[in-house]
Amino acid sequence: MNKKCSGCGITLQTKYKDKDGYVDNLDKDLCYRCFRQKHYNEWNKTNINNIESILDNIKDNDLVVYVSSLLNLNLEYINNFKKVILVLTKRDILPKSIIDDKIKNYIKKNNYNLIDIIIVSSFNNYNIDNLYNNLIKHNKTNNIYFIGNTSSGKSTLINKIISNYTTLNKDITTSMYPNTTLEIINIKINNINFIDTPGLINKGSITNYIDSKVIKRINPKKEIKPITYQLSNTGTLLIDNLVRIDYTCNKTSMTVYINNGIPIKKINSNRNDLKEYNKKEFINIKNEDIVIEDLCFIKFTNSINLNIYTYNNVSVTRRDNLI
Ligand SMILES: Nc1nc2c(ncn2[C@@H]2O[C@H](COP(=O)(O)OP(=O)(O)O)[C@@H](O)[C@H]2O)c(=O)[nH]1
Ligand SMILES: [Mg+2]
Repeated sequence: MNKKCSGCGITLQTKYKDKDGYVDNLDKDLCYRCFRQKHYNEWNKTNINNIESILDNIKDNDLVVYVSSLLNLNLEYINNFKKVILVLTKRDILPKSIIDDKIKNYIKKNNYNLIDIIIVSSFNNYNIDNLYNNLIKHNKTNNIYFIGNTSSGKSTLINKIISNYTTLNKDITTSMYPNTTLEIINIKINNINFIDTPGLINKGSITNYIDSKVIKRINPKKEIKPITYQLSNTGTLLIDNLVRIDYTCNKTSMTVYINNGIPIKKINSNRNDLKEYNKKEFINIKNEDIVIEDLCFIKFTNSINLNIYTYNNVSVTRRDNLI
């Protein structure tokens, strides 16, 4: 049998140094790419994505843990699965003052067919026991698939489960960059297969369009301190040279949930900064958030019209206020 990389799941090979799965010697467990990622935090892009063939293997009775980061709450593909426990990760980045039940009720309004919603933080070990017990309880087929967008925190969560409930010496590669996990990785715990998967294709993530330094800068590692602005009339805001927001309103507050320290500045609307980017128009945003995938969400209260400029293909969407 071909040996797989224990970090990303790719089949190991010794022939092509510039291709995925390279090792100089098949005794090694980590491919060159995972080794560099792990020890030097170095990012090597890859375009592999085998998610479709993986999804085909999931049977209706297999338990699916659908993982979404609380920064995005992107549940685009959730209806493709029959037995789903929704896990909202990275609880540590949202302010403690927010009540978990409020977030759960928000999700419930959409009437997804879910066994349960569990809010966790792999970093803080928050609610991991509760999640694990629920997985054991609802498991029927001994296959539990972890599915979700790339960088939602699937591999980190499985590593947490490994370290909490097993004596295995295994560590799946995790990173803030897209496409870290390349193939399925099967971890057997008490006869149950915990199956990590590459992320779902997520063209809307801003991480596809910015370099690794910027990805690092925008990736929240601890509690976000939201910043509130009072807006009136018209004006322009720049978020870190990534997003331009032109607004027209009477009077409203705007609260930005973004990694701490990212500069947000008001500029003269006549300036042309970032106008070469793709424009999206939003009319009458009211008690709604704007979500810019993998960058931030912005809460508005009173009515406002927005023109938002950012890279082509970055997902910019509106939703009812989460908070
Ligand atoms: N703040 C925070 N970051 C997390 C948490 N879990 C994962 N991350 C980060 O999210 C990024 C993506 O994690 P990873 O597990 O590789 O995501 P995957 O692509 O879904 O497997 C990494 O930078 C992780 O450190 C968490 O509970 N809290
Ligand atoms: Mg992964």
